[in-house]
Amino acid sequence: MDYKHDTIAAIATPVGMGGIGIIKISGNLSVGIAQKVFRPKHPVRSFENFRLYLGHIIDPGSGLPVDEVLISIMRGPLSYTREDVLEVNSHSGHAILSKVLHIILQSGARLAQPGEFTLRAFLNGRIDLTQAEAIIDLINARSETSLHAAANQLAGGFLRRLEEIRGQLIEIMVEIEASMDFPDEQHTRIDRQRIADRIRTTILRPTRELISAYSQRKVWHEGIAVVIAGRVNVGKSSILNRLLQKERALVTPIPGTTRDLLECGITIKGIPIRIVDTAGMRKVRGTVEKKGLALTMDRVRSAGIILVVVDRSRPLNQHDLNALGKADKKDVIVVVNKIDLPRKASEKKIEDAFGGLPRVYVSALTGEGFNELTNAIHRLILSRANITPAPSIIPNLRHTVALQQAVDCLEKALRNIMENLPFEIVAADLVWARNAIDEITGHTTNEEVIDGIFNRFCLGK
Ligand SMILES: Nc1nc2c(ncn2[C@@H]2O[C@H](COP(=O)(O)OP(=O)(O)OP(=O)(O)O)[C@@H](O)[C@H]2O)c(=O)[nH]1
Ligand SMILES: [Mg+2]
Repeated sequence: MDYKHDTIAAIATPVGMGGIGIIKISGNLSVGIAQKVFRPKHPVRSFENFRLYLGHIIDPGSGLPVDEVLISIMRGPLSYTREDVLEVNSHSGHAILSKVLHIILQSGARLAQPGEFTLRAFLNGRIDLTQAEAIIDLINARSETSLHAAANQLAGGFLRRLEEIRGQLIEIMVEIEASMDFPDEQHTRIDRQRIADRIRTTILRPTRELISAYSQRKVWHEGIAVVIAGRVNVGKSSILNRLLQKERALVTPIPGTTRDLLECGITIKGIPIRIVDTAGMRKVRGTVEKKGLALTMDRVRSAGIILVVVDRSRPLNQHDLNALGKADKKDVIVVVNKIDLPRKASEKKIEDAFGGLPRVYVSALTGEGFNELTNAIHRLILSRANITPAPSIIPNLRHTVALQQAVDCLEKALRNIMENLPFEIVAADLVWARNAIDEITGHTTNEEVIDGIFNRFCLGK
């Protein structure tokens, strides 16, 4: 994407039936376009910044009003892009928004590419790359926590952390440079051990901390799949409904009711979860059921967490054990269901079959035990991925690759320092480390990477 000084326009809201739709225009022509296509209800001599004006968009061809709208002008640099921005709030709906956009395009703007408004904000220095990426995260956030982390990143939280690390790096680089320039002077002679310690504590350690937060990204941004598996009729679909707090899956007393996978989203203590109901295990009858079972087994294999459900009101059998299948034991919670009914499976039998696995007792009918169940799911997720309850910075893959590059360069610098190599070599290592960090913020990022980031935006952002 080349930055051009032309004026761009796009529909900024999802097109469809809705209350209002917003068209955004950015560039030198914005104010002129407003004067051309907008007829205010009350005469306006010149548009003030950040004020809403009521009036009509006029079709220049026919001179007829197209829609009653509210417009606002935000002159650069006090705008999203730092350019002059015009926003038109029209009624929503595909036809009306397209018509208004068409009129604006005829008046000198061109259609914006996806992400181009934000690209301009970046190129005009209003935000750095981490903030631009935060906008994508913000739009896609699926949990309170990922929203919080994205908002913090947008507010510059990640940028500031990187600048702290970079500042420390620059200080050390300056010190090393000074000793290279005046190698004979007593006061610039460098204590190698001290420099190495400083690199370790003020640069390496915080960089590694950022890298380790990446492992949490998948959890907070994409969520975890929790698959409910077990023999037929044990109450899997009832448990799904309870967790969702609505009747989503079909429940009947007939064994083999669920034949297909059913996937629904909830959050447990801020963590986005995809709960998957599956077909029950039994001696397979017919091809439909065979397929259902094959899907179940696939899903169990790829699950994050598996709830193996057993029905305590009936004796256990081989199919209860089959539900465990090839699941990794550390991903399993055993859910003993129907505790409201008289027991037919003894505690000893259950212990023999599932001993050593976390176990929760519930009744999907009465709701008993479901607090314990969600707690157990939460605990298992936290323990598995070293998840901290509410991380404020969650780097993405691109950041993590660059941070790892910085770590590699820093480790090399440390080795070279301790092996008494000339400081010219150490200085070069540190320059590479700095470049890696600068790639994250966009100081030195190459164009392809930048295009890759902005291509992920939606139109009008
Ligand atoms: N008393 C009692 N009945 C339950 C409980 N949970 C489920 N049931 C009943 O058990 C029967 C089977 O429940 P489902 O939720 O359809 O069981 P499922 O495991 O999804 O069954 P399939 O899809 O056939 O494998 C239904 O009649 C439910 O009402 C419970 O905790 N207590
Ligand atoms: Mg079912």
